[in-house]
Amino acid sequence: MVYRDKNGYYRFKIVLYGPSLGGKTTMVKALYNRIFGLKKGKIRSIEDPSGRTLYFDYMPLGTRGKVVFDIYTVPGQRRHKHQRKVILQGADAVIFVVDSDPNALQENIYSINELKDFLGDHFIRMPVIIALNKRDLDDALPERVLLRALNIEGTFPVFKTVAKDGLGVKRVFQEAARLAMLYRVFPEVYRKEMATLGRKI
Ligand SMILES: Nc1nc2c(ncn2[C@@H]2O[C@H](COP(=O)(O)OP(=O)(O)OP(=O)(O)O)[C@@H](O)[C@H]2O)c(=O)[nH]1
Ligand SMILES: [Mg+2]
Repeated sequence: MVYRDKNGYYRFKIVLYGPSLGGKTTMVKALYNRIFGLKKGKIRSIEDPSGRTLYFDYMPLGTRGKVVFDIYTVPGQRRHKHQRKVILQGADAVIFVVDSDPNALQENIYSINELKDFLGDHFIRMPVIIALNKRDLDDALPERVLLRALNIEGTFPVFKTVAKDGLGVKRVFQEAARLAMLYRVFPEVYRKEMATLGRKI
């Protein structure tokens, strides 16, 4: 179902999911600094003193025409599971932000498994875009190693990002926005595109 608000705007919800310190908040801030010509609202962030998200970040992004993308991040720390579940509700696309730091591998696996659990069948049906972040690290794990460890090889669109420098960030959001609209407005086209990724939906 496509959601229209009381002013007649079509709204699409994009949620950034992933382990704590993976770079979700940094990514939304980088997008905010790099977007021109679109109607962007203020970023609202609720953080703890160490800068980790406590509830969520939120930024609305209005395009030409009556379309608004509502962008949310979840708090990645394990203890905020309930918030993550609530924020994920009604998502039209999910950007899963992977931390490429070798020390974060277990947290990445924990987080993707939790996402699979929350989404159930929707995990392979709805748009899930993978952002391999922190590609600037000298010891960043290779793409293949990460995708294999997370058991998501070949079935999802994958992008590499350096959120702290804003690299690759715009492309990730463009793809999430495009797939969210296809998924909700042109499901047949969406289905065909997913089939090329080997996803039967
Ligand atoms: N080296 C490197 N560091 C990054 C990158 N992106 C983000 N960081 C750093 O990683 C740390 C955590 O980033 P956040 O954006 O706060 O992480 P988060 O995913 O929002 O974390 P939670 O709010 O706890 O879920 C910060 O110190 C960022 O500067 C990157 O691409 N490369
Ligand atoms: Mg955060």
